[in-house]
Amino acid sequence: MTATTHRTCPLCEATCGLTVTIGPGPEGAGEAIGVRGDAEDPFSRGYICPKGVALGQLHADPDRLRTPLVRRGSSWTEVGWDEAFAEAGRLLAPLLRQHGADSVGVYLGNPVVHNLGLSLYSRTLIQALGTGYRFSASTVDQMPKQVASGLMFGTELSIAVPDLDRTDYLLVLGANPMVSNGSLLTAPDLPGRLRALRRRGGRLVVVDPRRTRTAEIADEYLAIRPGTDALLLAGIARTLVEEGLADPGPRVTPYLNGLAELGDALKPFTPEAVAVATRIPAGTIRRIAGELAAAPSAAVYGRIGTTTTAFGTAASWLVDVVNTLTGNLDRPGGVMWPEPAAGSPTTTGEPGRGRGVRVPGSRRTRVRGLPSVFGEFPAGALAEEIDTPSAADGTRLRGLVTVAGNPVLSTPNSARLGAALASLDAMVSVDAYLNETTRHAHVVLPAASPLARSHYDLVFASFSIRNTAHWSPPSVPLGPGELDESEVLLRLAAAALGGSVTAEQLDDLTASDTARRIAADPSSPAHGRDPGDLLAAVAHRTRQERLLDLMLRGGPYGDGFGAEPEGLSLDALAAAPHGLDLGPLRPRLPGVLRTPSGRVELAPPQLLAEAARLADHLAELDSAPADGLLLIGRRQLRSNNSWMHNVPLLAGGSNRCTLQLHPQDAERLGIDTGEQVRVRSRVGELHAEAEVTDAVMPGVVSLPHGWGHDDPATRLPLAAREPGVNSNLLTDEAPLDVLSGTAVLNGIPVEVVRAAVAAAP
Ligand SMILES: Nc1nc2c(c(=O)[nH]1)N[C@H]1C(S)=C(S)[C@@H](COP(=O)(O)OP(=O)(O)OC[C@H]3O[C@@H](n4cnc5c(=O)[nH]c(N)nc54)[C@H](O)[C@@H]3O)O[C@H]1N2
Ligand SMILES: Nc1nc2c(c(=O)[nH]1)N[C@H]1C(S)=C(S)[C@@H](COP(=O)(O)OP(=O)(O)OC[C@H]3O[C@@H](n4cnc5c(=O)[nH]c(N)nc54)[C@H](O)[C@@H]3O)O[C@H]1N2
Ligand code: SF4
Ligand SMILES: [Mo]
Repeated sequence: MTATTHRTCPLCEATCGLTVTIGPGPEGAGEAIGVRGDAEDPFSRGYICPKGVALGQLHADPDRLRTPLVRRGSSWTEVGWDEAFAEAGRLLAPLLRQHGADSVGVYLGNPVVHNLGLSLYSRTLIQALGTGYRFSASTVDQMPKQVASGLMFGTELSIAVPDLDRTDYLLVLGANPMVSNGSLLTAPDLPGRLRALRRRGGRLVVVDPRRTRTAEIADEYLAIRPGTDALLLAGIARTLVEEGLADPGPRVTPYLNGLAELGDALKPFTPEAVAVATRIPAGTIRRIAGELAAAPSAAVYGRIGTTTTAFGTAASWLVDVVNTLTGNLDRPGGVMWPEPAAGSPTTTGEPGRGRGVRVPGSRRTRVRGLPSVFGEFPAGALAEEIDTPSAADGTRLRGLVTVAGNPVLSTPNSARLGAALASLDAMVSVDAYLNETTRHAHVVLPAASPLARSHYDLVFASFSIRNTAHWSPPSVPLGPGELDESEVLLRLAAAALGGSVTAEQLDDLTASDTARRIAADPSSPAHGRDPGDLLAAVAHRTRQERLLDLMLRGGPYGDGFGAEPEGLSLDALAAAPHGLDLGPLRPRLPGVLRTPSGRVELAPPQLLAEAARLADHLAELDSAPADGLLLIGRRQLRSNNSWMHNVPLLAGGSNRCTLQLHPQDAERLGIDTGEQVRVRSRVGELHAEAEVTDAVMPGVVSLPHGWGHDDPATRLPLAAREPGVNSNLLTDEAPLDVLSGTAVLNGIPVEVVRAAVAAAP
């Protein structure tokens, strides 16, 4: 008997539809799982990448954890769930009691947002712990875009997304969607969609220090000195203003604040001045500005290479400044706001006006006094908050809960973090593997197979180039002894509270909060209803499905619990196994805004201050002597940050953890391809194999992140066969994009020498 189900791939932001078949394995050897693209998915139309195919192997991976583990010294014991939660409670509850809620931190990793149960119940866990020490992968990733969008449009999820399928001109900075499949740009089959843009006569321009696969298929590739995109964008924006090309258009102009202040702030950034710093000629900057203004529609898009720099927030702001000045804000083919079916901050509350965002946040870290951002602290400050007790009273982080995160490979100066984790009084990890981070935990709570959970993309609906809704039921039942992660987080929260509440009670609280929010929301079709009635309508459901049904029914397309009988509900989605297409993005100004002014803020004071800081930086760069080498990262097709190297389909092969450097630099340093080199930065050093290639520009070296699987205390035997090196041994936790607390992971000053030379006496 073979069973077939359809589900959305949870591995990256592209949200491809998959067809999963489960049949008997060869000669009764368990089950055989096949994964292929779902040709009937209206959004992905059968597209799949190697990672999606590998989900079957991930499910079957014998090294994936299936039983809770408790560590005593260096030895692990498999225990039952009751004992694991009891142990977690024994470790965490006394810390919370004796040292206060802020003695225990939480780190949420990237897969949290790809997992419905984790994204909904991690909030419950944090509230139960009561801690202000919340960290996540957002501050090694997209936080600058959230801060800039929050200040301009009113919420941290007010991110304007390129209307990819309709644009005539796409300017990509610091993103490699041919490999990454897109980020803050949810669109299955980005390679196909980029080719389609060119086929319909559109133009693709890529700005990157490395000639990536995306650059290779582009009409034009511009090599840029790392860390200088904000300057380039400021130069483009200034050109638009000075040459009279700035025209936001009659529909958008009435909703703009700050145009004059913006013009003043841009004055220092002449194309000539920024050309020196960026290495992009002034004439090219003027031409690109003119092309963007003249194109029937155009979208500027920046990602990791723009956000994980010291001017990440400034660059993210200037991306949308250029989009606005060229008349491309909120119009088809420009950048637009999706309308998520399960709701988002841009679809709730009073349309067109709101509280805006508070940036910087109100709290400060103990050690460096870094501000919070949307309630969390910079991931780059985690290690120091553990290893540096306050002089006054010795307070520090003594406990940590990690959920779906591997910060020891993913965050800057990770050697320091690894050492800090080893000193914790209590560490509990919810994860699929015993890896470089979770090996430090005292209790590891295993994640079930991604095929055994139901799924809905709550978060990526906010970044999607079409409005869609796709709910996936579990494709396989939970394995023997496995627990759904909603259950894991709720029981962990209850244990940390010392058993004073049950998981069930915490879940009911979460559901009644959700119902109350919906009933109080003036935009909801269920506005004004009795929250008790809403809960009664979904009483047949449990856990994340109960919460999701509430959100769908009370959301922008919802059935309003009967008020709009044709509207969406979980039942309606369950009846559409390939997902529902809710249409192309629609203009949403002014209703989408949640700024206090009810306008788009082009020049909020925090961003004007960033522009001033950027102008100072420009003056510094222009007078500084030539750089040494600058390190950047790169992503690889068959990788997923740090965690899928233990799956046969994705291990080894074409994914090579090499240090790429330009032939000119190689010659100067006497380095050949295949040789071992020593790379050193302010914080650390490592050895890597050199790969000489003119894909990187002179002065730039590139090493992928997510490698370094050589820690003997992990259980990743396949990954360990080709371990690579951890590039975050070199990245530095000291410099930050301060407004967003985001780490600088690109443009790290490094010294490279032949290992043989380094070893010589
Ligand atoms: N130098 C450099 N560093 C970078 C980046 C870079 O470009 N350069 N990129 C940054 C970016 S964009 C990101 S998002 C971060 C990622 O940072 P992290 O999220 O900290 O790291 P990941 O490698 O994604 O690790 C995910 C963890 O979740 C576990 N996991 C996977 N699926 C599940 C699940 O369903 N449930 C549970 N409980 N666990 C699961 C995996 O085993 C792994 O331990 O890395 C950042 N680090
Ligand atoms: N195959 C694969 N896909 C993934 C992931 C993965 O690990 N593997 N990770 C997923 C995650 S968590 C994310 S956040 C996304 C990220 O998605 P992307 O941002 O598209 O991915 P990257 O490949 O990191 O692209 C960043 C690019 O920035 C360039 N760059 C570095 N410094 C600079 C600079 O100063 N200026 C400019 N203009 N460019 C610069 C790099 O050379 C690189 O090409 O990918 C997701 N998809
Ligand atoms: S592109 Fe992303 S969502 Fe699509 S199959 Fe690959 S990993 Fe999954
Ligand atoms: Mo990411």
